[in-house]
Amino acid sequence: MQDAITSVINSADVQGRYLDGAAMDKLKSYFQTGQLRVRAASVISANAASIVKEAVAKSLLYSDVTRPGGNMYTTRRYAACIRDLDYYLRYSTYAMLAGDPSILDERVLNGLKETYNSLGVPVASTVQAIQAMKEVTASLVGADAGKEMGVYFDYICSGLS
Ligand SMILES: CCC1=C(C)/C(=C/C2=NC(=C\c3[nH]c(/C=C4\NC(=O)[C@H](C)[C@H]4CC)c(C)c3CCC(=O)O)/C(CCC(=O)O)=C2C)NC1=O
Repeated sequence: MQDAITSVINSADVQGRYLDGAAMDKLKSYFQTGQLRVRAASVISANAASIVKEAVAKSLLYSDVTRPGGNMYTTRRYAACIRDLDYYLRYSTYAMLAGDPSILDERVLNGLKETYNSLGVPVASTVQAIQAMKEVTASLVGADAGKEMGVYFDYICSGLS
């Protein structure tokens, strides 16, 4: 896993250089948003279950996936879906704190598309639910932190598509 600091330093190190102006600017903006990230992470962790629940209500609840024959039908599969959304929320929060998406590649996206395809989990509905979580989260943490979280929700969506 990388974060905004190690990623800037690693790329200077491979060139054997000190950080240039652009690298310093990246660090500066990361440090300046530190408070915002920590505050957003604590709001999200205190509300994680209700964020997931509301996102499901907005996106999946009355759709075909929850009806007989749908991938979320049966309690076991419904619960698996909720659990997956909770993973996406938690790992997006980690990535937002780190200011870097590498943890999503390593812990979430690695092999996920293949798993979903082999189990018939519909990617389009999953993306809809993640987009709904993005909206619900932004409404809780505010526009700036919401935008930052949105980067990582979107990263998962493009990794799945
Ligand atoms: C931390 C990283 C991590 C991820 C991301 C993860 C995902 C993940 N989701 C799975 C299943 C599943 N995922 C879903 C999800 C959904 N079905 C829908 O229709 C909805 C659109 C959607 C929810 C948004 C469902 C229903 C299953 C069970 C499918 C089945 O067993 O038939 C499985 C197969 C094994 C299992 O059932 O536990 C994995 C590995 N596991 C991990 O360890």
